[in-house]
Amino acid sequence: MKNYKSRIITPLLSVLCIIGLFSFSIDNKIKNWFLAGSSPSDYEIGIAEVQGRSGSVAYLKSKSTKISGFGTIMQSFDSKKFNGKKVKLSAYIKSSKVEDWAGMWMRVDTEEKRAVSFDNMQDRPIKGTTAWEKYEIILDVTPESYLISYGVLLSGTGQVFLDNFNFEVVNDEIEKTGRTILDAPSNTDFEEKSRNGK
Ligand SMILES: [Ca+2]
Repeated sequence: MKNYKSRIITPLLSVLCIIGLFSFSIDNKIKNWFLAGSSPSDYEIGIAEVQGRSGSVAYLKSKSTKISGFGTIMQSFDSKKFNGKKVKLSAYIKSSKVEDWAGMWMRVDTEEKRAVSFDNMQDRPIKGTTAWEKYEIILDVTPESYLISYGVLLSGTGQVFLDNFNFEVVNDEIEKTGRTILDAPSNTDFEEKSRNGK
């Protein structure tokens, strides 16, 4: 158990540092989940029962009236089971008065703390007040992956509710979401076409 924990916690701390300006606070409010971000002290996480979902859901909520950073509810786990596969993460999210933007995110790192895949829905943000909706992220978990981190982030004030995260392996033909983190310079002469022809 001790080894398993140190295998997860040590790289996790490094991952958070790499994300940049990323501090975190571990509390016991939600089993195996914690609050992180650029200004976690401006946010709180908790469990609620709300209309539209049965049972418990989690929330991430601003507790300051003016926030210049973001908070996230997150979790990390050993990627082994998914290494070498394309993975779809889905979850149900509902938002309330999100001033700036919110998004589900997923990040895959190697043991050397190099990010190989990342998407935070910045290109399709959740804003304002929205009903429960299922959101998806599709990323490659490369064979050398070590840790998968994921959660929901909230930039600025507001509240997001989240429930039923699910990971599933999908067909390799399905297009990825988010941006690809290159391991070398690529298409430097602009002669390669992107997959959608643009
Ligand atoms: Ca639930």
